[in-house]
Amino acid sequence: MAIPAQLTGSAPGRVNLIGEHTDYNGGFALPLAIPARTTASLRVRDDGLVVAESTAPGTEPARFTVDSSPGDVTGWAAYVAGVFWALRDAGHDIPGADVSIHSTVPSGAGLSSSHALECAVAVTLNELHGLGLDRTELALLVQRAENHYVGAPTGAMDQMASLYGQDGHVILFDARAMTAEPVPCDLAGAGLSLVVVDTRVHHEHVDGGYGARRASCEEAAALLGVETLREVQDTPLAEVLGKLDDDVMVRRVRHVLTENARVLDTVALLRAGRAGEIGPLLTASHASMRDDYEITVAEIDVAVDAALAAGALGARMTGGGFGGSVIALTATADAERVGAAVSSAFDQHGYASPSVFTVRPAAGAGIEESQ
Ligand code: GAF
Repeated sequence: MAIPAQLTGSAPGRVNLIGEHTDYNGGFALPLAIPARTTASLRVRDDGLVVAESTAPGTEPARFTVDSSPGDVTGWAAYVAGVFWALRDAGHDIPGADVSIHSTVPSGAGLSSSHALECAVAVTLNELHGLGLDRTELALLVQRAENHYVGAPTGAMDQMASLYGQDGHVILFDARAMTAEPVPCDLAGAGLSLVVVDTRVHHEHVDGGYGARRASCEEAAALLGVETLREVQDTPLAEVLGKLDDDVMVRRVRHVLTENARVLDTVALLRAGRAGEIGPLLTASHASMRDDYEITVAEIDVAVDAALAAGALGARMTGGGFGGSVIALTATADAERVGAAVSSAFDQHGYASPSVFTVRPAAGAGIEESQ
């Protein structure tokens, strides 16, 4: 079969239902792909250049050589350059391309717009050049682009969600095994809605807070004599924490280990058809992020409290933290009221109006049909 010279692919953003800052600790997370997507249209060039443009406001077109190195391209186009770099660094001698990006994933909202862009480019290059990489290989390449080209020390959860997402399912990501298992999650059928509140407090994981949390976990694992905190998941929590002296480290580790357990408890409830009962686990996850992992900010906590006060079944920050979005699980009949209550609380606090919308589990990355 002839390989086409141009192709369009797309990849979704994600919401993480539960399981935060567990991925780089070899743990569990339970994200879902959301309907908002990023589309990448690629046309092969034969002059060794990548010429990239985006319809996102404030982005300038970028032009760089296909063999650029980390640091050469910055800003939004680093996400494109990083994927070319990671593929070529892995030995795939791909040529340059014209790259056009269009996205409906809000940027800086903690919904993984950067990974949606990277996954859209990666999945399209994979198909365009017949590279034959599977989705896990693509996720790891995108993670390398993010870690080494963009400079954000993130795990692989967002890429796995974007690449393995499935309509009507959340994805149980086991970061140690690098597996992604779809778990049925028919929220609408259960009379439930998942409300997203983008607080508009923007965050970047190249900033220090994310890396500091990761470093603290890695130091704890080293002190415990294990490769990742996952290795002590089945040891009684008090025993693990008793081996650590530093109070901050104790709280960081407690978050990670209790969060892994909450993910598995959530999966058990979903599999038992009891989605309406996962709310308290979501809310407990938030308390753990706020008090033990210390990655929430005032606007995020106000959104969670207002959602719960208005009758949400559970609410938590989603994503890496220090801003971004909150999710609230509600009875469908209550979704609008909960969203309005959060907006009104923001108004009372003098915060900028949040963006409120609902999401459902949607399809993962793919090549656009009719090409
Ligand atoms: C960000 C990262 F990209 C993920 O890898 C993950 O660590 C998440 O923060 C926190 O759960 O989205």
